[in-house]
This record gives sequence, structure tokens and C-alpha cells, in this order.
Amino acid sequence: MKALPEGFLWGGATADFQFEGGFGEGGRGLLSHDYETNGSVEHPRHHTLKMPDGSIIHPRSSFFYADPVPEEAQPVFLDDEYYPSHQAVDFYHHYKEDIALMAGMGFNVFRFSVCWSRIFPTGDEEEPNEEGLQFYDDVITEMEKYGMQPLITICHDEMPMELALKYDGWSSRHVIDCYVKYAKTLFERFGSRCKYWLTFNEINAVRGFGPCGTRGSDSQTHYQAVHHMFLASAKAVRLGHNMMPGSMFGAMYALSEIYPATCKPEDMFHHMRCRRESLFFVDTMARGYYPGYTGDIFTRRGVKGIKVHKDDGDILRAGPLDFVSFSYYRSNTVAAGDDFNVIGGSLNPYLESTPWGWPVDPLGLRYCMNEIYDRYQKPIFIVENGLGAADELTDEGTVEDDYRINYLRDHLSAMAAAINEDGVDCLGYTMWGPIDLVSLSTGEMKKRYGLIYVDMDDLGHGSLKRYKKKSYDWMKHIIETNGAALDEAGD
Ligand code: BGP
Repeated sequence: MKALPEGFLWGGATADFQFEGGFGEGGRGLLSHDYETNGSVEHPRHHTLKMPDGSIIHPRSSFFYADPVPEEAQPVFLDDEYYPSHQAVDFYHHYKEDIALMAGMGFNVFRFSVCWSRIFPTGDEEEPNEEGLQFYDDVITEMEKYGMQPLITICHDEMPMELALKYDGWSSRHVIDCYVKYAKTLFERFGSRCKYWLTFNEINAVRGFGPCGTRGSDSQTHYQAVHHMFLASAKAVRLGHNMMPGSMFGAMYALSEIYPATCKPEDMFHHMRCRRESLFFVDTMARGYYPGYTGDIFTRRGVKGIKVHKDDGDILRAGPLDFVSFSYYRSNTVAAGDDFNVIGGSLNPYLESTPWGWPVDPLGLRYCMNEIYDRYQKPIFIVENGLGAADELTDEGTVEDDYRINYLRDHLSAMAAAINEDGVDCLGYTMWGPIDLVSLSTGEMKKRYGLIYVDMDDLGHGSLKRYKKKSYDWMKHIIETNGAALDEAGD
């Protein structure tokens, strides 16, 4: 197979509250995700909150779904619950070892998110927390030893808890200023060492308490919050360009492909509308203005207009993105009338699914890359992809994960075809969770993506020791040949 263009970025991606741990250390403040329990497909994870009468409520809250949170409810930690973000897989204390392991595969980029409440513990301080900044300084220094550059996610579905409680999260315009102050602090500190930045993670998938920090999860609240996030992103992009000439900004979207269930015109039309619900976010942020179909989405979602200030249009126009990045795990299929919210819809009879019900579709990645590049004519960056599977550690201290090798080989081959044959300009590929980490949607450890196994169970028990899986050497070989070995690997 033809190698990928020279300078292609190969790496992995993580999120602080799923990977880092270090809860209560280094001056870190509380984060919205800190109150989220573990869970599973059958038992959705939830927040633990106390009502004034002492009763405990458990609203579900994660991306894709969220229950509303009563105004008088206050977060509380319960002794009999497990909160995965507190330890995660403890990158905080393992970062040297983890970076060396990633470098061992030849990664030249590492996408990580900065924990907002590690830098501004409540989000509202005037001065940042130096210990928090120093931690990421140390991480980048360690990466640089191996020639690995950072791709920094400024905000990965999270916010300091205080901002959520005090201002109802992104409902408030004040949070825009808090975010810009936080972004500016990162640019000042890391700007000379980081070229690629993501303003938000999966901004098209976040909902309610936690991700958007809002207590309401209805569409009215949601799209108002999203408007504020658009403004915050545009302001950060503009500021970043001014402060760091040559820097490149993206935001990250969950763009798992969508197909119409049949060629029936009603299915086709519904499919277009569903795709637009995701692309609405990219259209606005990549182009710098709301698309013409915004009113259609608002009407169908019951949004009665949102509050805007007169210079909001100028702010959006001044900060369009430089590249479009996305996560791709699966495709979805929709028939007319299907309820669809970023994922979901009908069964695709042509695809097999993972045990977590995610249809596996490598060609969908090639389709998606072409679709996005055609639509925006901006470079793209695949910043998440991978297979969540229940791995078994063998007595020899490895995992025979041929299923993961097959998944990655098929997706990377599809990506290579989009680049080499279809002419898509793609900056790089950072697989999700190169070292096992906590699942976002279910809060489990059992759903593992890594090429490196972490000895830890769903309740945080284990030695946290790292073991190379079979896929580790496979990935190393793919990277050292810059993709040319993709057709010789696997069955
Ligand atoms: C994306 C998120 C990640 C992540 C990944 C896999 O949506 O950006 O944070 O975890 O999906 O999802 P899960 O962990 O639910 O398997």
C-alpha cells in the first residue's frame, strides 16, 4: 500500500476526567464529571444530588441524554458510590511511563484535554493555579523528549462545578468570559509549544448538567447554551491566532456517518435533516455564521428563538475554524420518523455491531472524510476512532486482541484510501484511548480501547500496571511504515 503523505500525524487521544485522576491534588477544583458515578449499558451512570429535605436524587447525565436537575439540588458524594473521574487510570502519577509507552509505538502527537478546574479551580478566579499549569508543562516536556507534539483540547465535555452551580453553566454569557480567560492562560503558557488546538470536544453531542453545565436539558436551554459555546470558541480562535501566529484551531464533532434506511424519498429527506443536526455545529463554527436551515431545526426542536447580542454575528465571523476534526466510531441508519440524536436510529442489516451495540463500518469513515472535506474544503483531522472491547489479560501478561487489530486495520485502510485515492487533506489520526481508560458513556473500565492494558476493574480496583497488548506491536509497525504496511497486517 502507498504510504501516507510525509508529516502525517499519528497518535492517541484522551480526556482528563477519563484518564488523569489526581482528584484533589495539585490544587485541582471540582469538575462537573466528579459527581458522575460508574454505570453500564443496563444501569446508566448518574449524578448524585441532595435535595433540601435530605433526599438523594440520581439524574442521568452524560452526552446524548440528560435528566433535568432541580434548582435546589446540590451535588453530594456518597460513600457507597464509585466516581470514576477521581482516580481514572491515574495518568497524573503515571505520565512519564505512559508517554514512553506511546512514544514506543512512534506516536508523534498526543491529544489530551486540560482539566479546566485544575487551572481555574472554581472557574471564576482572577489568577490561575500554578500547580495545575506546571503539571501540563511537565507532560509536554516529557512528550518533547520523544519528539511528540501536543494537540490540546481546551474543554472536553466539562466545566468547573462551581460555574455549573453558580451560573447554570453555559446558560450564562458570563461563562464565555471565564472560558476565554482560561483559554488565554493556556495560550500564554503553552502557545510556543503547541500548534494544534481544539476549542471543544463533541460539541454537537453534549447535553445538560455536566457537559453544558445547565440544569435544564430541554432544547431551548440547550441551543442557548450552544450559542454561548459558539461565541466562546470564536473568541478563543481569534485570540489564539493573534497570540500564536501559525497556530491552527479546530473543534471536535461526533460525526459518525448516517445513512437513509432506504431510497424512499421520505427516508432520504429525514436522513438529510438528521445529518444537518450534527453538521449545524460544524457549519456555524467552520464558516462563522448560522446556516440558513437554523430556523428549521429550532422549529422542529421547539426552540422559540435564542437571546443574542447585536455584535454576536461579528464575533462568530471573526473566529472560523482552520480545520475540522471529528470522532468516528460507527455509522447510523435512519428511516422517516426515527428519533435520532447524534446516534441511534434503525438497525443496518448490512453491518455487525460491537457488544455495546455500535455498528462497525470502516467504509463509512472514508465516506465521512469525503463528505466533510467536500463541504468545507478545510483540512480534516480524525481525532478519535477505535474499538471498545472486553479484553482478557493472559497469563503471559498480554491481550490477544486480533479483533482490535482488524478494526483498526480496516479503518486505517479506509482513511488511507480517502487520502491517497480520493484526495482528502487529512492532518492526522489520533486513536481513542491508546492506554485503557474509563468509558464516557457508561463509566465502565470493561469497555477498553487501548493498545496498552491497564490492570483496573470497573470499581477502580487493581494494580494500575500497564501491559502491552498484541495490537501494540502491530500499531508500531504501521506507524514506522507510515501506513504502507496496512495491507500486510492481519487476516
Ligand atoms: C467520544 C468522547 C470520548 C470517548 C469516546 C468513546 O464521544 O469524546 O470521551 O469516551 O467517545 O465513548 P465511550 O467511552 O462511551 O465508549
